[in-house]
Amino acid sequence: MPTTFTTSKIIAATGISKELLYAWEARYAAVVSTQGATGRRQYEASAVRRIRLLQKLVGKGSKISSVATLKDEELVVALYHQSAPELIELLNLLRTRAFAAFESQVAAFCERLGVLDFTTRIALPLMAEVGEEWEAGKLSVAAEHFATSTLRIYISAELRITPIARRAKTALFTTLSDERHELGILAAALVARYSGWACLYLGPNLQVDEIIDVARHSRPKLITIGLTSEDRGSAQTELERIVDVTAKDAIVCVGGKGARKIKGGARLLVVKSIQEFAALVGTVPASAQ
Ligand code: B12
Repeated sequence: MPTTFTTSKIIAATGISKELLYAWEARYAAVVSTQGATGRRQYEASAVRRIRLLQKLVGKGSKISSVATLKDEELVVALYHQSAPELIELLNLLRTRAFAAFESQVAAFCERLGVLDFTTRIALPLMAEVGEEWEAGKLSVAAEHFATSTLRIYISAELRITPIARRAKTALFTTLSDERHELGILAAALVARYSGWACLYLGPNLQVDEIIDVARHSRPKLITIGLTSEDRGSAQTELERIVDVTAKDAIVCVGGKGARKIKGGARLLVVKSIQEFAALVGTVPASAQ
């Protein structure tokens, strides 16, 4: 039997209010529900992805009346075709399992746009869409793995070859233990490197004690932690421990979906997006002089 979602599950997964959900449904037929055995509304699992796409479009200024009846694929095109036509092209190559062509196009886009622009404007939103389609069962696990590993290779290579000034300050990048989602910190490291920071990229999944140990030895001015998981109850305490035991002039910065639940402090900064992170590393002088 296919999985169905109740109204409260839809609200929990998308953050939409009940009133808006019902209005989008009744007035614009943007989403469809059926009546379950108990008389309650039941939505197909794919409604979550559809609502998220509609939310993004409305957030960018589209009127719900003009996008409500578009198919999911058309919503993706409406969302990205002006700002990043390359994203649609790469997504289509993954959908059709044209893996070799995907990789050559990534190489071509990196060459044409530069890896930083490609990463922030195309690769990150692409992976967010890949994640959504994978979750909705529209994209294979292999396609998701291939996309992740290809982008990791291109971003890491650029991270290694971008020159650093002699007296650059150090920024450290990692995630807490068991947090294996890595693309956010990888992209953040690239952004910092372009702003002149020496990046110590430790990769994901590190125990707090290990992070503290590295921080004591390398004395980074910025410790960047990626947090994707939204139900890690211990994250606040773990991050505060890092703040407490590291040098008083070091800032701990946390970004990613899970970071929304973190309460920031004087030396614990919650960053909402890569763009906000870029502004942060651009403002804090990267040179030690
Ligand atoms: C790829 C992926 C993986 C890969 C990660 C590979 C890698 N090397 O990174 C692998 C296969 C390892 C994986 C494993 C798991 N995953 Co996973 N994964 C995904 C997937 C498909 C895409 C995530 C991704 O990379 N997105 C691309 C990034 C660029 O987008 P983003 O995460 O939205 O981040 C944006 C911002 O938040 C920001 N950002 C992110 N990090 C940072 C960091 C900083 C410093 C800054 C400034 C900004 C920033 O930048 C991005 C662009 O705007 C998502 C599905 C989805 N819809 O997101 C699930 C998802 C994140 N995974 C999930 C889960 C549960 C898991 C697993 C526990 C089991 C499972 N169900 O698969 C395991 C184990 C994870 C673990 N122990 O850490 C859940 C998380 C649920 C939750 N809300 O907590 C998701 C949402 C899927 C789901 N609904 O089940 N996963």
